[in-house]
Amino acid sequence: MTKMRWKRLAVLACVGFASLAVLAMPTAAAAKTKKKTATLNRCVNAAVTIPDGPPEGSTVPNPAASFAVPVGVPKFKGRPQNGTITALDSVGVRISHTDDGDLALFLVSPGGRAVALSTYRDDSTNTDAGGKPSPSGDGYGTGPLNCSGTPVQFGDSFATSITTPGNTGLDAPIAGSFTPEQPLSSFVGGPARGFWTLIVQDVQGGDVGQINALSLNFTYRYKAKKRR
Ligand SMILES: [Ca+2]
Ligand SMILES: [Ca+2]
Repeated sequence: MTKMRWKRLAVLACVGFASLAVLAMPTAAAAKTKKKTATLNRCVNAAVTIPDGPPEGSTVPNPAASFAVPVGVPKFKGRPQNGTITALDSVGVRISHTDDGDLALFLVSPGGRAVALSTYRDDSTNTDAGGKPSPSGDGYGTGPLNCSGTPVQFGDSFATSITTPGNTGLDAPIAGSFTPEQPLSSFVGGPARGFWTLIVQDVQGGDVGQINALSLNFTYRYKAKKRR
C-alpha cells in the first residue's frame, strides 16, 4: 500500500470517529428536556340523571348519561402537551340506581378509547328474604352520593372480576373492588390531557338513577425543562 493511501485511510478513520462522537453527544434541545412522571388521584362530584331505558318492545335507542372529568398536563415551552399514560391504577364509580342490571358503564379516554367497566351486572341467582328471585342490585358504591361516599373501584390488579356471580347486589349496592370487564391497561400509551368520560346507558324502562361521582387514579409521563 502506498504512503498516500495510508494517509487517506487515516483521515477517513478520524472522520468516522468524529461522526460517532457527534452522534453520541446529546443535542442542545434534548439536554434541556427531561421526562417527569406525575400521579393524578382525583374524585369529582356529579349529579347527572341517567335517562331511563325505553319501554319494552321499543326500537328507539335512548340517550346515555355522561360525566366528564377534565385533566390538565403542565405545558412544555409554553405549549400544551398531552402527556402519556404509564399506568391506570383504578377508576372509582359512585352511582345511585334501583337496578344495576339496566346499566352499562364505560370509561372513555381523551384519546377516544372506550373500556367497558361493567355491563348489565345483576345476578339472577339472587333471592330476597322471602326466597323470591331478586336480581335487581341497587347502584354502585355505598354511603353519601358524592366523593364522600365509598365508590366501587375498578382496577386490573384487583382479585375479583365484576363478572363473578354473587358480586352484583341483592337489592343492595354493588360494593368493593373489581377487575373491569375490559382491562384499564389499554389506556397505557394514550394521552392524559383532556376529558375522561364515564358513560352510563340504561337499557330498560322502570328503574332510574344518577351518576354521583367519578374518581381517577393514574400516572403519566410528560416533558419538562431541566432547571439550570
Ligand atoms: Ca332494586
Ligand atoms: Ca331503567
